[in-house]
Amino acid sequence: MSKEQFVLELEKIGAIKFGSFTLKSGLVSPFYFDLRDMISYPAILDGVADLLVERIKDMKFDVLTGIPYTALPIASLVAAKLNKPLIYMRKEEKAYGTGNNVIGKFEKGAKCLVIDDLITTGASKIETAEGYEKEGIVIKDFVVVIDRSANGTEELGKQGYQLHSLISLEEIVQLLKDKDLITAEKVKEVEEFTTSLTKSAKKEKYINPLTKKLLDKMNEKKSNLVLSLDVTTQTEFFGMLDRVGDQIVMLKTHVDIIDDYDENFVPKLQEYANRQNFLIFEDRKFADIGNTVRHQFRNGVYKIADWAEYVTVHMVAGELILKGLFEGIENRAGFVLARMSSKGNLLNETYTRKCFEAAKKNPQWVAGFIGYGNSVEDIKRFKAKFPGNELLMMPGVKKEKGSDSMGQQYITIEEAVGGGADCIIVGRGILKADDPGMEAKLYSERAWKAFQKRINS
Ligand code: 5BU
Repeated sequence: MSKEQFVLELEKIGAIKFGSFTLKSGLVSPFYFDLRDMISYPAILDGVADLLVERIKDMKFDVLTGIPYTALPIASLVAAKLNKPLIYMRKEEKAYGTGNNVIGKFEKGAKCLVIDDLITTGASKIETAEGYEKEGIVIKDFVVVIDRSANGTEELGKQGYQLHSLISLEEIVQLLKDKDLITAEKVKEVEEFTTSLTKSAKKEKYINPLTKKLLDKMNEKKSNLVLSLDVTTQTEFFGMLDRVGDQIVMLKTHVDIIDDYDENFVPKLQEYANRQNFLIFEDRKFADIGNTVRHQFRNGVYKIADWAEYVTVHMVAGELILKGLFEGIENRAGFVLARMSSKGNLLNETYTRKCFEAAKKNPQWVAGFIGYGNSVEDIKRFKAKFPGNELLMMPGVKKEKGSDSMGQQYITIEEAVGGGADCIIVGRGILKADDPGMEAKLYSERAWKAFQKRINS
């Protein structure tokens, strides 16, 4: 089957449609592609498998996969025709046992070629690659049947992947126009739609005022060190600030761990913040329904909203938590917990993606994300998916890699910042040092140097 015949067959079975379709994102698209039903037409399935074989037969790979569900049967047929082993990833992560998220036989380090039916933004491809990479499989290339994206090649390219496609949207439009299967007017609509997508992909991104405030303070103080001041008395708290306050851009508190908290604590903290020139961030990790977090933030003993400009927010209750927290108050924003540093935490990739989606919809309330990665590469990939100009705040940082006995994991200052952390959040690395003042200076200088190096490269 030729490419042209294949496109005409798809049109006949309704897999390619032109009209007016509302997408998940709310956008109205003049075309709609859905290749799911193709498996019920053996001649078409066989035809596309042959076309894919032709496209990939000279590429170097050890195993082949298809992204479930649509592309998996296609990849099976291609693998059989090429006499290559097939593997695939469970759609749901296994919640127990020793992993085994990949089905099929493969060697660690095997190079895997990924087949998919369509590409729109590239986000799900990147997620797939990360899943495989975690299992020791190397991904470099993706092959899609139809490229309908505005900038998929660039998005995958940024992450070091190469996109190959059988047919582009433009080719389909051209062919159907030549065969008088769509009107010139429709062709124009498609062109306008794709141009507007490309433009919006490149549009200048909004900067949250509290993101900017932190960036300005970092540049003013030449520090991207956030101190996590996890001590339990006011004497220790302010005693430590006397020694380290000048080195930090921001202080992270857990106000509820101060045994002798009283009404003097906040005014004193504010006096230090003014004098030592740092911002205040309460790591409260709000996680309840909007109405409850609104009270937890604004009322009670601590009245956090009165003094903490930044707070941490879990997304487990849904994105309206942001409205509950920040609606109607000025100069406050959240750091959304997109990934955690503790071993065995339950924030998986889908959850992380949902955090990004929530931030994208509510940029006025999100200054950044809390995130962790176990290598420079891992952090880079994570950061590349941020929807806008949010900052990456990273806990789990020490001078040396390691862990504690209660699940905390650490990477080094240079790995964290080199990968993409904008600020490092450090507690015990400084608090437990013989000379916390000197140690804070050292962390601050190393993190700032790594930050300058990354920005300038
Ligand atoms: P440490 O002493 O540097 O391990 O302290 C790290 C701090 O960051 C501590 O206050 C934690 O509550 C906080 N933290 C974290 O370690 N990991 C996370 O994923 C998040 C917060 Br979210």
